[in-house]
Amino acid sequence: MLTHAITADPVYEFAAEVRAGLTRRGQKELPSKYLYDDVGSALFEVISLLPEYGLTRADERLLRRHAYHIVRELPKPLIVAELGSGSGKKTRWILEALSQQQHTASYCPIEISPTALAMCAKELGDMESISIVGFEREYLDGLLEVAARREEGEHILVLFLGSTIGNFDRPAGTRFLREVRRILSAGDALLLATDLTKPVPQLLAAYDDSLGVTAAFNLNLLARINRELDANFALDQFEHRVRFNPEARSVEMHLRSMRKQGVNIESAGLAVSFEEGETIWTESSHKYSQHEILQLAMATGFRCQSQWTDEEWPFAENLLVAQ
Ligand code: AVI
Repeated sequence: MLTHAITADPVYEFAAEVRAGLTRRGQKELPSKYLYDDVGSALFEVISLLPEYGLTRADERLLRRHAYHIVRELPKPLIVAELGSGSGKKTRWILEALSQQQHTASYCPIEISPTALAMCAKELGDMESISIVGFEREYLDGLLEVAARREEGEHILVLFLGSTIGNFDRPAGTRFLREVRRILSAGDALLLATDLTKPVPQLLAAYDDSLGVTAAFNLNLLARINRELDANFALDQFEHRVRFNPEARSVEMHLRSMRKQGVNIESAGLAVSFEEGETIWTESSHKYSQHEILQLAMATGFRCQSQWTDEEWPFAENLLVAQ
């Protein structure tokens, strides 16, 4: 399995983004991508098993049921590239369906975490007809490499599963899909998984579960800053909060300071103060309507060819074909 290392210094970048987010005027923010160190990724795996959080199970059900039909709709030979390697479990359905319809195929997971890439290779390494070529890269850089290495006549299917698109705000999501489209050729495809709108109490419970796993996932971001940037956040003085934003149609996660306090972040050269009740906004999860996906596809150079939806937990797999 080939991998390509990232050249930028990740600690320096983390410190710079923490500094920028916590010195912003008005609402303090931290980028949600930093929720996923090894501890955060393990906590997210647990979240996906919680009864309140039906999203991952809906994604899995749809792929298990419809993988064959999804792959059948696409021209062959096909290379599969995945943005984020995930646990490998959902991807297996697609790769198994592909190996029934094509002798051999390449699967290219694109992921900045080497640990996640290694787990994915271990999980899917037993599939004899699939060769795994991992890219330790940001999504778009990795996809550019996959596209550059394709051979004459090969088509690409990009997987963007788990409703990760929901963690982009809507304009950023549109820009991102346009970039994906720019890298692809006409006839290539994107399987985009999206969590659909549902009643607000159900959404709030999904992001504020009764066991407190999502709270731990959120607070781990401060613990990570303590570990990696030599900071002194008092974890028992911040609490997990969620709210539904009706204009953005998103669930927001915040960390609320329980008292007036100061925090030093040595490696970012920063001293930050918090008022009692002040929050740090750590993540937004946008929810979509099926119709909105059709419009999003058109606005980004794709056509939504098919949609499969889950009845138990409103969720959609959308097959977008590059025009
Ligand atoms: C990865 N992402 C789609 C999850 C979501 O639902 O936005 C992350 C998550 N945050 C809290 N719970 C799960």
